[in-house]
Amino acid sequence: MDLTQFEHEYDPLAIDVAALKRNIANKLMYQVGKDPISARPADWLHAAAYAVRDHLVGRWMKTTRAQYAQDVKRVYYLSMEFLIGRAFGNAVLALELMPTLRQALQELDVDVDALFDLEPDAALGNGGLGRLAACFLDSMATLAVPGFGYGIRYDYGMFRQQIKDGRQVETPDYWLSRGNPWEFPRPEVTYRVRFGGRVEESGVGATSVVRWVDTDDVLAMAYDTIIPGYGTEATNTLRLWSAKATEEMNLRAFNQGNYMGAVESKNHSENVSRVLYPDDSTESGRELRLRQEYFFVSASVQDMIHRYLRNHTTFDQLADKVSIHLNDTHPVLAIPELMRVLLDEHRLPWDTAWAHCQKIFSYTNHTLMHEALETWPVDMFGRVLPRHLRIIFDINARFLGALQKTHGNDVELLRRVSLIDETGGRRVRMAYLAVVVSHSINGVSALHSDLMTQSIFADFAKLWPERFNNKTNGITPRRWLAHANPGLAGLLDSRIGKGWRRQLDQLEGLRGSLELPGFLGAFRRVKRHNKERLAALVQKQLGVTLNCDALFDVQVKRIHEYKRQLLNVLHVITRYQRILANPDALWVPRVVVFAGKAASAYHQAKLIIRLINDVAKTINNDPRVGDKLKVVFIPNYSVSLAEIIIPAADLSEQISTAGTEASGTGNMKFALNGALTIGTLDGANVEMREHVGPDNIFIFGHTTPEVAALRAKGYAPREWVEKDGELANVLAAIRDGLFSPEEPSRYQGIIDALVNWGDHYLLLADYRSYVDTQDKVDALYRSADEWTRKAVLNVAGMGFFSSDRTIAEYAHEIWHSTPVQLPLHHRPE
Ligand code: NBG
Repeated sequence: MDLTQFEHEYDPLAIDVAALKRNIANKLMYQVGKDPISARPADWLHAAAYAVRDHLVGRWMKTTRAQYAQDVKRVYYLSMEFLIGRAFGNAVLALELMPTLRQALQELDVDVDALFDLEPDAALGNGGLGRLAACFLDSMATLAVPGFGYGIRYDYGMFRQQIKDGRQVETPDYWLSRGNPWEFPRPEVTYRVRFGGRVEESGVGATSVVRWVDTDDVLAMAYDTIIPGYGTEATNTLRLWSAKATEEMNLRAFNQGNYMGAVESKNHSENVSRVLYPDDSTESGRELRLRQEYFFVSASVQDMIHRYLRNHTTFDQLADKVSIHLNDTHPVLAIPELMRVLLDEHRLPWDTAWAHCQKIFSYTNHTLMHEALETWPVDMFGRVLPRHLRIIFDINARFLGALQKTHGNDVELLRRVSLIDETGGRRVRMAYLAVVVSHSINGVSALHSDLMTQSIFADFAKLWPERFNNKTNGITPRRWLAHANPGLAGLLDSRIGKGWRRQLDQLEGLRGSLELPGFLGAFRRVKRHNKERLAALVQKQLGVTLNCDALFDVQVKRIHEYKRQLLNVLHVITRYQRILANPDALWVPRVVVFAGKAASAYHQAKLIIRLINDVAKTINNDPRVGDKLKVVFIPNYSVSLAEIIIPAADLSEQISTAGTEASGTGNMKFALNGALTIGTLDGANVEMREHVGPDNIFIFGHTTPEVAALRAKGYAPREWVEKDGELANVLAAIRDGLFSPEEPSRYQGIIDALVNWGDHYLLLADYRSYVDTQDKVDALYRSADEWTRKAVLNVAGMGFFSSDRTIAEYAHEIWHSTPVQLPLHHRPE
């Protein structure tokens, strides 16, 4: 079929105010089905979203056609999480339609800013890992990499967090309740995903046939979301799978006259895409999680094979046309699934199938934390996926067999690297499976990639050093600067032009503005405006009035012991006690902002949230403190909240114990928006220091080797308390119930963790260095121009941390993919 024959049979869309206005009015009437007289803001939001979306559809089809015509290599980015946030503003930005849209809506008497705020976040992720996937989609589209995101269309995304009496309360977030104008349901794209049953084998050797029978099946139905590129017509697809019950399952029960039973088992099988696991980095040993993982990789593998076979009759070119990237271990079942499809369904010989897989798969590790490295009990695995367990055993046998030839006597090595952990109940090691097959294994910052090869993958790094590499994370400057911080974006445009949106290195040009009269003042006014925007939100949500002259000190991220929100609290209490001791000194006023969710079963993290809220209540209501110090915990941290909070920060807290945070990406967002960082030499902070210059970042605390040495010689937290009176006073205040007078022992668990149970993350060892560094922060803030200069130098140095740079590296060095050829739609300046 000539794919271009329809090209001119649809109306090209005019993009002026009158046309857009008309289109919005038409959408309201014909698609939303509402009379403008009675339309609610949510109806206008949908009408406007459909009208804007129309402008992406033409580009999308053009890109898809070009991909087929050029028979490009496609990159499939498999991820359990895509933390997209809102789509509307991002689409408007990509289309550079904001002024037109504003005008059109104004003429329709609709308040555009209120509309943006109505859109629910697509919160299909927990934190950094899911948000990274979303930034990568944006960059793949912008660089015209033929990239597809594959994941799960959870009915319930990340839970909604409320704070009641200082405590986190989780409530479900049914983000789809009003419909989602950004997705296209594709009922015709549905695959059968099988579970359970048993494996039958007939014949022997090369002619043996393996059949997987008596399975319990679920259907996976596709929903497509358009991912616009910026400054290009290239437009990609995020395909998310939703579970539907199979027809015959319903019929079976129905025919037995058991209507309720049929409905129940329908619900049961559809549960697989019901809810995102709200665990950030703790393994959830539940079978449903395993089923979720298999559900989405099976549908994705079937879909990509189907697409490949539309252009090819043999599998010879599979590895030249398909790259599959595994975002952490959650999608690792794609390996045995692709093997199964090639072996059992297409009858390829083992060695051929295996050779394809070795060229196709690549894997990113996102954590060194032991509890985040997935393993599955062999019995559960065998029950849910008997065929895949056999394949994994076969992979393991071949791998260990080959290893025995080269390292025969080293039984210990064989035991250590086996895909099956035999210590205690047998378990399948998913990360090792990823390493054994992948041609590329990367970490997410220079430090993390290094540590990865020295710790969790040390044996493998010796066997196959060429497979290991680093790809330092990045963030998209479209959402995290152009969209979130229009004030700074405008100032940058006037100084260095608009090109930074696609070429973030151009921020270097800002250095030339430092001496320009009025520039530092203009930069400060932008920050001030962003602080006022945040202060208004805090006033509305918490009823706390913030002084916008104060230094805004911000820590927003998942609540986790290793991220050390508690160390921040120790500093806050120190400051409180100092103010009480010396109320008339000239304090640099501070506002300390926290936000973040704790996994619902993570007791200690929830206790930390409660402590923050109790400390905030005590300090904010203490008349002796006044404006010198305010503490707020903003509930329900999300992408859209981050877009308000981050541009308002003066100081960015990146204070994890050295060696624990794989990279961090919040750190990059803050610096890009002109905050100075106070941080440890952990994750990507190390590289940020190089790029912004060591004089423009506040580094404190033990380094990774120092942490190791301290632990090796036997870390005794008590000694650190004994030699530091201020620290002792802070701990005493918590222990004695200063912040919980109605229940003085409430925080005994926190004191125990720090003093009695070994202080695993070395807060007490880093306390003095942290507090002293905070004093330096105050000193610098007193001199507004000095501070602002350094803030500008942070922005100027952030070019490297664009996810465009990261994706260019993945595309070039790992995926070997080339961009689809499309005319550049519009290159700003
Ligand atoms: C997280 C790390 C972060 C990192 C993101 C993205 C997991 C398992 N890992 O440091 O903790 O920035 O991944 O790479 O969520």
